[in-house]
Amino acid sequence: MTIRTAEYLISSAKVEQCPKAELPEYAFIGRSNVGKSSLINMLADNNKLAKTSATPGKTILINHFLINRAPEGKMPTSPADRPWYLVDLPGYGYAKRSKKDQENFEHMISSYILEREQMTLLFLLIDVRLEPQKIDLEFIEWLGENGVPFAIIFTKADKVSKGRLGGNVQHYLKELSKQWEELPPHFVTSSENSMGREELLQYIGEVNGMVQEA
Ligand SMILES: Nc1nc2c(ncn2[C@@H]2O[C@H](COP(=O)(O)OP(=O)(O)OP(=O)(O)O)[C@@H](O)[C@H]2O)c(=O)[nH]1
Ligand SMILES: [Mg+2]
Repeated sequence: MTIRTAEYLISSAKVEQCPKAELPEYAFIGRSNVGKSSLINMLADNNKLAKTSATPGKTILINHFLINRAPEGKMPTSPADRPWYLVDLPGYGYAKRSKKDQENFEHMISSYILEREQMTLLFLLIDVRLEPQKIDLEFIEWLGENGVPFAIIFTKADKVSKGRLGGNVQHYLKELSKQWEELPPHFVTSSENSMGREELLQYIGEVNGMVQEA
């Protein structure tokens, strides 16, 4: 999968305001500051596309980005050239938010995930430096209960030594296997040095091919 074009489309406070087009759609979720917006920029190879910040709580709306716009409105015949969406979501679990804000964000995120029929797959981002966090494990359980298709992306791989990287990933997957018979697909990435970019884009390309043929 090659990204030819990537552009910001719209920010929505509610799922009803999201684009109506039925294109394959991939959304990024995870704790505030885990690196969702940075990963979108890394995939698109454009650091100005999604707004990032060292302070958690930056993304506050559902942001749609159109990837591989159809030339002059014509739908390309090859599935690999067809347009699709990337969606940047606000993070969860930012302790400094007021309780009311926290509830509003949780509602925005959960209604997007449960009601957005176009959502093909959710990518759940996990900071590879950290021990498995309760909030993420509970979120994963909630995804399972609701039958939401998801894959895991470990982020910030450049922040740990090569030696620790594999061990941390295996440790996390082992924790998950206590809950799950079959583990979801997983990817190890860094937005700093683009690690995992090709693997992720190839996977999205494969899923796009499957949904477009269906
Ligand atoms: N070293 C390193 N830093 C990263 C990586 N990904 C993100 N960061 C940094 O982590 C911070 C948060 O990144 P964002 O992409 O804004 O995180 P987010 O998940 O979108 O955060 P919210 O929108 O607040 O939920 C920024 O300072 C980024 O530069 C990475 O792969 N490696
Ligand atoms: Mg963000």
